[in-house]
Amino acid sequence: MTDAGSDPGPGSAAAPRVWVILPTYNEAENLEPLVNAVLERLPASRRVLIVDDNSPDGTGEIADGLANASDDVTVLHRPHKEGLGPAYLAGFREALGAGAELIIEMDADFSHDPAYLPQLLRAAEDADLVLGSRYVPGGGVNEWGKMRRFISKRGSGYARRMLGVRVRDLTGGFKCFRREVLEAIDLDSITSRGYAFQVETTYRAIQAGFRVVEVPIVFRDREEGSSKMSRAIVAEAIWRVPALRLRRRRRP
Ligand SMILES: Nc1nc2c(ncn2[C@@H]2O[C@H](COP(=O)(O)OP(=O)(O)O)[C@@H](O)[C@H]2O)c(=O)[nH]1
Ligand SMILES: [Mg+2]
Repeated sequence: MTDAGSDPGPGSAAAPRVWVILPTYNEAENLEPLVNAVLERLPASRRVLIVDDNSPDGTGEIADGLANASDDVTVLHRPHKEGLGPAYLAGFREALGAGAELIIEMDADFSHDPAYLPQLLRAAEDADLVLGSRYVPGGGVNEWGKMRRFISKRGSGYARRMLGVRVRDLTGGFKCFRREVLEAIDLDSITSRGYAFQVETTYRAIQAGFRVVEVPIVFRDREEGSSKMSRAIVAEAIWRVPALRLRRRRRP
């Protein structure tokens, strides 16, 4: 059935429903194949938002090329490398402002396999926040050295015990938020930059009473480019976790 009066013409299509936010810093080799793989897995009402912190390797120009070639891709250029947290916050604000209903975060280095996107989206039909989880049955980590495994697993366990939550993977960054969650957790007061950012957003969602579910993912180490994990990022996560708990006590 057609109704000429309500037919949305080109340029007046409804706001995209599902947004995938890809933070990038020096992901020149990964970005184009990743964006294509992500688009293949998303429903028709979608937008991929690349948030690039002025990568010196030309990732920002590659992102512009992808955005010029597809209406489903846009780029947010930021002038300085400020860490994952601020990049995601900028992306969240843009997505919320444009009417997004589901907002997905994922790394742009293929560690988070786009093949899991349909599972995350399906789980989001019945949850407010879906976590791609390495530490539930069926999940895991491939190709990581012993040290990295130790830091990650211990880090998640530490945060879980300190915060008294049941979620197994608090530090992972493959997540799908319903917009109501991001609207409720006061983005303006989040200052974490690295893994602590993931802990903080999930913890705030739990504190606010949202339904959080974990779906298993196997995390693969990147093949191209290099990790931006640093001692400072790990240290931030260690001292921030008790601070999150104190904040809860102060503001019950
Ligand atoms: N925009 C932006 N993206 C970042 C920054 N630091 C890391 N990323 C991106 O965040 C994702 C995860 O970073 P990565 O270095 O792979 O961390 P790791 O997986 O913990 O080793 C990748 O897509 C990076 O390009 C940053 O300061 N700004
Ligand atoms: Mg990575």
